[in-house]
Amino acid sequence: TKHDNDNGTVLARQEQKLKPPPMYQVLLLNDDYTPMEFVVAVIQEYFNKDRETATQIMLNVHRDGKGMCGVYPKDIASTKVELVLTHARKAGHPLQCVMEEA
Ligand code: NFA
Repeated sequence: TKHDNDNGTVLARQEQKLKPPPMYQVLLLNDDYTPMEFVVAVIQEYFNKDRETATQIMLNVHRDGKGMCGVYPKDIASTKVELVLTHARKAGHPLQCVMEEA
């Protein structure tokens, strides 16, 4: 609501505390066929990582079965998943990409 202060200035006061919107992790999943070099390039191009960071993330996915590439608001995470899946499909690779609430 609004209230006047002693200068007569009208200030907005936040009294309804809204939760921040949920954030979403975007994950890559390991498979036996997608080339390591393709995965590194995906992480660089879609998640804005340098080559060294992208290589480390790729190796995490390869070792653990999945790995986190970034955390984003819902619409951005969803768009990244779709762009990565489309890119992988067009290249003939089975790479999977998913999002989950952080
Ligand atoms: N496991 C794949 C290979 O050995 C590499 C890979 C890493 C695939 C991360 C998918 C995700 N060629």
